Amino acid sequence: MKRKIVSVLMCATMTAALFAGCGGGGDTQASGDAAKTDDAANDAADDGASEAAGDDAAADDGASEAAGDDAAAGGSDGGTITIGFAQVGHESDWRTASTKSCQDVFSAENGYDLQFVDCDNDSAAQIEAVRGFIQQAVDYIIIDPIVSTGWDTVLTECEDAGIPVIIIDRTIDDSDKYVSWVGSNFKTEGLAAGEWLKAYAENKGISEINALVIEGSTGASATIGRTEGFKEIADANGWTIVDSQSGDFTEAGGQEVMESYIKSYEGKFNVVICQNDNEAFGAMTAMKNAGIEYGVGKDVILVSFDACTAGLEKVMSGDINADFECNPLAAPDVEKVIKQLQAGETPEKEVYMTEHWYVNEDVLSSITVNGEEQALTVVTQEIIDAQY
Ligand code: GZL
Repeated sequence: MKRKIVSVLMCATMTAALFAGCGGGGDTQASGDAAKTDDAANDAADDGASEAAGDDAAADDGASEAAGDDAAAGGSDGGTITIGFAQVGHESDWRTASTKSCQDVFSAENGYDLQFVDCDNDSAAQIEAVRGFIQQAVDYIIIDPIVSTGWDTVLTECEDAGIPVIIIDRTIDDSDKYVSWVGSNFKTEGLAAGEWLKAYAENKGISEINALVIEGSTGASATIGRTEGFKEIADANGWTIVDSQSGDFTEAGGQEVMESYIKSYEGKFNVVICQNDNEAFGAMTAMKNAGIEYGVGKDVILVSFDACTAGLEKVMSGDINADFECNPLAAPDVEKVIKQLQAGETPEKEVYMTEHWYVNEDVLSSITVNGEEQALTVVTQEIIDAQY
């Protein structure tokens, strides 16, 4: 645990007040309020306070020294590296895989103490969870930002505390006060879905596209990018986007939005774009209940994103025509960033994940996205067995 020099007793008082609503201390799920803390975390604050009272004079030097030694701090003596991880929530199969990836890599056996907070899709709780990590004086903070704005203040607090921040998956648009971001290009995913649909429609002799979009969580960069990318191709080809509403990346949300769409637009759409697999599962239930046929060779083309195992099973069965992968397994790349920092090296600011575009039929071998040819992969059982 990084030894932190806090400057005045007053800070200790603030720390105690903050602890009333900050995250930290093992696995925690944030409620509507900020995540609850445990005694261990409060003890750490008390230790910090008593040390601060004793070391006031050295505080400024100590703080600058701690900041200057950032690269060597945390586990430099071969000890445990403490990581605070503020995760979006638990809304989808993708999220489950993302959480497991971090818990598998940042395990006690591998020399880490992972303080995990499930922020339950609550942006305010996520900010408080990060503040809780600062109070705990963790060595590193990992954030998967629920939304892409509202981050600069708390990232400045992390910077002032000398704690390096690594962003995974979704992006932050209003601050660059983090060491690295590890994730996917969401606009490229949206463009790929559009380019595939264009080539597929041409191959199948479908001249008119009337698409319904079930968006992900409002304000999430994954939603913004996928929506933007697909719309760019739709506009370029004169397609109609009949409606576009958020299903919040959940199965229940996908079903609810699709049921509403069927009431309003039955018979007026031939494509449904779901911005993750769980929404697609919900949309399938709604269409099945309404007697609407979807998938390969059916009335409605169904497109999804994420390509989780269950999603790929639906691609292989023909229920989903195409599934654009978003790789959740960022933790190994995050660990590389941490190891570079431990060694005093400078990591890349952006690290992109490897992804595939999965389809049911082999009628197309590739598509061209942003001028670059990209292969299409027909789903097999072997691929499913190896998926996250
Ligand atoms: C995308 C990720 C999204 C997934 C959803 O990188 O943030 O959030 O597409 C998840 O499944 O809920």
